[in-house]
Amino acid sequence: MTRLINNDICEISSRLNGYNRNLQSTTGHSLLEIAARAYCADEIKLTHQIKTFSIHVIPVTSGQGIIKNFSETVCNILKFLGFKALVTIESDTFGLASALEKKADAIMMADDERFIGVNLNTRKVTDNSDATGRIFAAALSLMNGGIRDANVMVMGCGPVGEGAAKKLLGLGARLSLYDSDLPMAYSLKEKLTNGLVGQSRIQIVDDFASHVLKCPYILEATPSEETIPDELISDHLRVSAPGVPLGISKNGRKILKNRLVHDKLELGVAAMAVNLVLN
Ligand code: 2YC
Repeated sequence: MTRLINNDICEISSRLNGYNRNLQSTTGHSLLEIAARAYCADEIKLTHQIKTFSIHVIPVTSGQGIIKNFSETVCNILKFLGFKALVTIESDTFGLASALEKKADAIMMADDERFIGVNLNTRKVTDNSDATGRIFAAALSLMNGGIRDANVMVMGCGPVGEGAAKKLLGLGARLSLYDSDLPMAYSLKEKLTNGLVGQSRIQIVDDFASHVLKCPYILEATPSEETIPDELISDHLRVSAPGVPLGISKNGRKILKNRLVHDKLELGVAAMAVNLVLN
């Protein structure tokens, strides 16, 4: 899991309106609408539930410690979506105690290993990796009005790729799983087809370059830069990239234009928050 730095997130809060407009033009839907689609939720009902749902974001000092602006940025994304959100004054245990004492509906907190949300009423836990994979898969589908029977390459078969793959299968896509560590791809296929019909809908790809030209969609969930070389970016390729850093060069982004969805925190936080509200 890539640990964000302040430079990755310091401008998010001030740019949320512009970001949302850009998302609307790329996918045809807003941040909240995409999050609702990620969890098959009714957006109108969700909007009402969100208004009275309080989420306390707790800074965590363990490990490498606080990331400047991290909790504040998470909180601002939640407020942008309409939640009652705040960052606890105290960090760690004090912060958790205050959220419980003030009867928050949910908390969000992240150490170096995991970023979770917990609904304090239902005890539901939402994990950033799974939620991020899921919502970026929903965004990829919305970019093209659905991906039933389309061939999608999932690059990176870790927790984010797994969350995306599950959602993509649920949307009817055919998956080509790729990971630079090939056993990871086989392990993910095993998980996805364990008891699930769908063996025929999932293949393993070991030669990315020769296969990408047959895939009109890529879900890029690796922590590496330039995983998709410019020369492999065709006119019809669409990419949804939860991977941090972005695996596409500056020139590659110019070629893709609005056929690319990528951010470092917004979509994942929106997915976590919507998942917490739902029963
Ligand atoms: O400021 C704080 O409370 C820090 N303990 C936060 C550490 C977050 C570490 N994780 C990341 O930087 C990201 C997550 C947002 C998702 C994957 N990596």
